[in-house]
This record gives sequence, structure tokens and C-alpha cells, in this order.
Amino acid sequence: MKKYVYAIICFLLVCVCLNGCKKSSTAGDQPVVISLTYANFPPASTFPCVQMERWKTEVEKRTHGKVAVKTFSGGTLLDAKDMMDGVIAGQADIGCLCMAYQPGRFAVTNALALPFGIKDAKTGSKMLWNLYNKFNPSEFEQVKVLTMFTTAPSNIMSRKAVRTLADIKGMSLRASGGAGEILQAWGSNMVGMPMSATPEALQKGIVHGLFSSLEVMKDFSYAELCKYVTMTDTSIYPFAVVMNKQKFDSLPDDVKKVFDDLAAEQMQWTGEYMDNHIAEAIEFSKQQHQVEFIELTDEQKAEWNKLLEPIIEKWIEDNKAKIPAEQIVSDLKNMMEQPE
Ligand code: DTR
Repeated sequence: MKKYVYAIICFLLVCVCLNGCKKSSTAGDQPVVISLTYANFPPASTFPCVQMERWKTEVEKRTHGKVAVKTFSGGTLLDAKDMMDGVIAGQADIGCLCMAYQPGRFAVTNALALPFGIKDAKTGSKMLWNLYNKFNPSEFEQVKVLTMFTTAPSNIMSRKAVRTLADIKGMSLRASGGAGEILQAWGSNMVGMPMSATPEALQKGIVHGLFSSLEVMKDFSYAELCKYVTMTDTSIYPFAVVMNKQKFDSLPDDVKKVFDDLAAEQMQWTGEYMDNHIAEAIEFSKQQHQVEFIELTDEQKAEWNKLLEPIIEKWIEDNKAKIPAEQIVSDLKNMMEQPE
């Protein structure tokens, strides 16, 4: 009888033990999820955030759920001007920044904002990516660059029609960085601020319009207030998506590879998205808000462009002691001729 009791006790102990072992090995088999935070400054519907969501989806898909990206739009984690330092400090793992908001800081890559007449976001994004890869500028050495892209060319959106240089003289228009210098050259009273501060400034009448790519007519509903667009097709704005370097270095190699493989693809995707979305925003502004699109005559274009000529020369003079400014300008001009 005693034998049977021992046997039963032993059997039960083995069962308990096996069950415990099974549980811990199941826990060990659980995929380790790497959680990353990604900060962005404008509202969720705008193009920097649309590209962010696309990147998140692709990363989660390509890492088979090993990486989970938590996105923060509208400056809820980091604001426009804090983006670079916030990512370096690790307040966010990843951040999307507009270089024009800290123009002195991104000396090399901000050259893309000079008035070269780059025709669209697809071309501009490719040029920016090539420039970054050729010069590997020190301005990004504290972070891992995940991708870069640009906006489409900037145009004037205003409450009152701008048909001539006389109309723009003294008009308070919002811009940032290099694009601001263009407005000044045309005689506008340029007011510098990030895009995220612009809706309020327009509502309150602090500015009477803005200078940016036209998708904002739809995404920020500027078409409700700005009934005129003057087509100047100048100056694009360069953007970068940067990651905390220590965090990137701590990732497994297969995840690093997914990020690296996605970099150029994301640049191209965003340029194309932006160009297509501009076309939609123009249609939307015309159809839904009866916005007038003003085309300058060839004579006017020559007159307006003449005022911009000193900007590139001045940029070379101001920067050549610190960076190979002449080489950068000549490279960008060559790339424009052969963007592929
Ligand atoms: N043109 C720049 C950058 C920019 C263009 N569209 C958006 C949308 C949301 C944020 C920034 C931008 C600018 O005017 O700030």
C-alpha cells in the first residue's frame, strides 16, 4: 500500500515539475518585442505624419512583429524645434524634423532650400539623399539617419491677391529658413515660425498668408482663409528622420537591416506621395473653396527670379569657410540635370 502512495506522490511531483518547465519555456519562446517611440511635430493628417505611419507599418510587417513603433503626432512627445536634441537625449527614440526650423544647424543639407528651381518633391528628395550620402555631414553625426525627403516647391498662399511685386511689398507672410530669405528678397515682411504655429497666426491675422508647398491648403484647411495662390514654384524644404544612436546600435542586426533597406525606399515613397497629394490639394482648393491660382507671366518670372540670384552666391560666401559650399552648389546643379 505504502508503495502505491509513494508512486502516486512521485507521479504527481513529476507532473507539477513538467508543467512548470513547460510554462517557463513558453515564456522563453515569446518573441521579444522592441518598442520604439517616434515623435512628429505637425497634426496626424499632414504629410510628415502620413510618411511616419507608412514607415511604422512597413517596419512592423518586415520585422514580423519583433518591433512595435508607437507614433506621436502634433508635438505631443517633442515639438518642432526640440526634435534633434530630444532624439539625441533619448526623449524619443525617433524624430522627424524640418531642417528649416534650425537653418544654421543643418548647414550642408539645408542647401536644398536654396532657390534652384527644383521641380517636385520626388526630384528634391533624391537630390537631398544623394547629397547627404556624398558628404556625410557632421551635423548628423550624433544620430542615425533613417531617411530624408523634401517638400514640393513653395508657392504664396494669401488672403489678398498677390499679382505683382508691388502687392507682396510689406505683406506679412510666414515662412522658415531659406524660404524666408526668398520672401525678403521679394519685399515681403517675412515672419518666421514652424508650420505647427501657422494656423493660429493666420486666424489671428498675425500673418496674411504663407509660403510653403501647396498640400497644406487641404491638410491644414488653409483654403478656407487663403483664397489666392501665386505660383512661384521656388524653394523646397528638406526633412530628416533621425534615431537615437545608442538605441539604434542596441538593435539586433536583422532589425538594423530592415531599417537600412527601408531608408532610400521611404525617401522615394514620400516624394511621390507628396507630389500626388499636391495635385489633390489644388483640385480641392479650386472645387471646394474657389481659390484663384495666379500664374506669373514669363516677364514677371524673370523679374522675380532676378531678385533671387544673389541668394546662392551669398550662401556660398557665408558658408565656404565651414563647408565645401561651392562644391555642394555645383553638385546640386549637376544632379538637377541628371536626377537619376
Ligand atoms: N514648407 C515647410 C514644411 C512643410 C510643408 N508642409 C508641411 C506640413 C506640415 C509640417 C511642415 C510642412 C514649412 O512651411 O514649414
